[in-house]
Amino acid sequence: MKNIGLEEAEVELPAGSLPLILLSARTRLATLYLNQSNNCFWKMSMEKMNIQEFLKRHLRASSYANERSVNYTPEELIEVVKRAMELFRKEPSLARMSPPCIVVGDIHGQYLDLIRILNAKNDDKMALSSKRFMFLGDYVDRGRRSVECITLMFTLKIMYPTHYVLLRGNHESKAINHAYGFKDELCDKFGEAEGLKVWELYNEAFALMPLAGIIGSKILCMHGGISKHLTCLEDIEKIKRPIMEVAECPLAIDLMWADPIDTFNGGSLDPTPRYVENTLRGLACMFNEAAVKEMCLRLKIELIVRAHQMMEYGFKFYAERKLVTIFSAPRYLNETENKGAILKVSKSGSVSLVLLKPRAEEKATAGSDEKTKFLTEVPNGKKSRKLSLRSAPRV
Ligand SMILES: [Mn+2]
Repeated sequence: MKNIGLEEAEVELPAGSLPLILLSARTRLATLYLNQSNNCFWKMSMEKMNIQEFLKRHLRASSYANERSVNYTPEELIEVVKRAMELFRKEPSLARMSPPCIVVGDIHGQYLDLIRILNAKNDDKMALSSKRFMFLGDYVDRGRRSVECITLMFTLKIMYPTHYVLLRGNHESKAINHAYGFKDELCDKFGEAEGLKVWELYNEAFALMPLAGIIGSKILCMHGGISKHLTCLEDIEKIKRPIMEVAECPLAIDLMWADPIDTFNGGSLDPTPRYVENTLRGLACMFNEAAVKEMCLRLKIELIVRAHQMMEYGFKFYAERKLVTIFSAPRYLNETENKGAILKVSKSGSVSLVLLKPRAEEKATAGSDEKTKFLTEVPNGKKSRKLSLRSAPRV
């Protein structure tokens, strides 16, 4: 990675037709894949359910309003989760991916924004099925469609196991997602008894998800941040899963929960690497800029990419661009006008950021005032422009 260029593109959701075009490309590729390998993982699952048809249902939903959900039976969700679990078991705790690929931050149940991200099309020639994505976790909770988001991700994992790395975020824990929406969504869909059963199974899958990822040996990715328990990359590889109780693994806690110390509190002036108590979260650590720089040198990496904190512009650099936070849920909670951001890593390892504006067609679910506000926003269509680092928004 020579230098970190900053490219900003604002991607709008195409009006309904694109997901179907992508679907036909994907179907063709999937057929090819099936012919090439008799042991293709999802062929086995096809015997029980039609995974392609299942995926198609998810993409059709993108032409509806955000309120529209995908209809599921508990049995098909159980099938999908079990298939995903078999794949997570085979993956190391430190997942590996080669560039080019796209890194995605928090989704938080914003299903149509997830569809936009999967269609992010600066590199349109590549079919969706041949792109590689590394997701940094927090698929569930907060937004209205946690079940659709995590189920679509698991489905893509099953169909294209090496092309979708799904890291674990702090919301992929029972202790959190019983209280912030995911459990309630499942109980609303299936009733209390069945809903809880499915919820338990999803959490068994979460306990198996990898905790960090490395792209081309130079970019380290995780949901939360770095840790004083991280002395070398093997420390992550050695983490045993499943981890049902995150509290039992100090390194996993920091990878899933840690935050950088706010630079405005003198963090950038302090030359000594520090890991202090995380007063924002009540668990895990906060680390300073010197800790990030020291970590990059020690692990021989050039960039740390993490998520976990909402950013007004979708991203924020830290420690002289040795760390970047990306947050991929625009208009988070329908409360703020934040942009979303995803990070593209080119084949040569250079990185660029793609920003997502809040969707204009978003329907407010509360109060008519909010509704008026959203309806007055009209996007000026697709546009793409390059910015120098000097003119990047100061965040
Ligand atoms: Mn988080």
